[in-house]
Amino acid sequence: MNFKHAVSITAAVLLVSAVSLAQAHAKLEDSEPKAASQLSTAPREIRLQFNEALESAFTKIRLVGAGNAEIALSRQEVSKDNPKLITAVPPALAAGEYHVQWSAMAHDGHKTKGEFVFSVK
Ligand SMILES: [Cu+2]
Repeated sequence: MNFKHAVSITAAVLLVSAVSLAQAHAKLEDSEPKAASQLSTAPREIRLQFNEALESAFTKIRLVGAGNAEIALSRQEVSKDNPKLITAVPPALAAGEYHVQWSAMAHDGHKTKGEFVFSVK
């Protein structure tokens, strides 16, 4: 086996592992509010839909408002009917920009995280 062959085989193995890992990770597929949305009415619920079932103990939504202040969410829970969905209820939100920061764990134990912004007009 020459060096070029070894490199391409290694690359192929890495690619296959990366794909199988990526499939098992919790990835955000959809949300309410939508990322970058501008709402005329404050949302009554935040809903994050993932591609994988979530470990509820290690999956969390944080809501951050003006001045980087965290806003307490209530009734934060992974849906009993849909283990890929986590929901939380914010207080009445004033006009402004809000960051939704999530961290999630799928059943394979891999953690992922992300963030998106929405605003209330
Ligand atoms: Cu994974």
